[in-house]
Amino acid sequence: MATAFLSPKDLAAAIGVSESSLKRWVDSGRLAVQRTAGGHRRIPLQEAVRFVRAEGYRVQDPSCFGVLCGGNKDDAVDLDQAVYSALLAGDAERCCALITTAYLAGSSIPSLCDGALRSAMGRLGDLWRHGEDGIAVEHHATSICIQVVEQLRQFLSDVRSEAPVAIGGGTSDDPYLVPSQMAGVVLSDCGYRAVNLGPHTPNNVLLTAVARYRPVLVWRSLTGITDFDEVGTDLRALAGKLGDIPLVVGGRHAASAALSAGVGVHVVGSMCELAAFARALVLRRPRTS
Ligand code: B12
Repeated sequence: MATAFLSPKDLAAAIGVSESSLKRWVDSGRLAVQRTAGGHRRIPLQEAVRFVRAEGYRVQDPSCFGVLCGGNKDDAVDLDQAVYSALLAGDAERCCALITTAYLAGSSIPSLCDGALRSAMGRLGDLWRHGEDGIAVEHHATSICIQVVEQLRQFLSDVRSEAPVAIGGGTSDDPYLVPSQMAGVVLSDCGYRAVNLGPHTPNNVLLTAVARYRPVLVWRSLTGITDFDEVGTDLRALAGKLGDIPLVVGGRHAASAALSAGVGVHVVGSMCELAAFARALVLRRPRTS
């Protein structure tokens, strides 16, 4: 697990600069710190991550960010291939290290979801045809993917108490865990308080949560559906109940289901598109204070 704070010495070692340079940057305000009771500088993890990404430092040793070594130390590593191999081998630590190192080097959360993680899961998907071994690998890869995406979440700044809320999940017959979880973390990265209800969430349950949390955006994840007309009817009913709250749908079968639903649904094809939609929505909202 990552620590909540880094010492200047650890961060300096991680990015290959001297401790005295790092302390100078702290004192000039380039890097925000908290002080211990004894007056020592302590850098909050999220601030260290912000600094490294904003200033483009190459992380030589990601271990102080809570990531075990074995990550993307070699600039030439093919991230998609490396993540695929790590998932196939069931190597959660390496997968976390690869993705976290890419994030620290400046890749965005939506692009990592749409890129290396989606590509690796897609390639693994062909294995289900190969019998029970393939299915076991898919289940394990799913659980690793969830760990990786959760690891990214801890680098995000704390959500403001007045942050807009977004709620979502999969439809009743959708068992897929990763897409909805990714949507939640991507929306957190966009400054939302995201509530992921997960797979198998029927409309009535979702609407109960809507009444409770008053979201400004609702998402539906549509991967494992078979009856497009039924899901389309459900989506239309949901959009009707949501009124002005936008209903965003994504996933393998989103476009077909939305077509069947008719009006009132925003189809997005990727996590990058979701982030763009969510950011634009916040900008359009009137300020409440
Ligand atoms: C893991 C997996 C499983 C696991 C699921 C475990 C779990 N609890 O999550 C298990 C083993 C249960 C499973 C079962 C089955 N699976 Co399966 N599975 C997969 C696999 C390998 C990965 C799915 C995944 O998590 N992908 C990661 C996500 C992030 O990627 P993505 O879905 O492409 O999503 C991206 C975009 O579409 C978008 N997006 C997706 N959802 C959303 C939602 C929102 C709101 C937004 C904004 C964006 C968005 O952003 C994502 C990132 O870019 C896929 C392969 C694949 N290509 O995805 C097959 C796959 C989906 N499965 C498939 C099949 C056939 C099945 C089974 C029918 C197998 C069987 N014979 O039983 C069953 C059906 C289960 C059901 N009830 O629907 C096929 C579907 C083919 C089709 N025509 O639809 C696939 C494509 C494999 C293949 N190549 O054939 N599966």
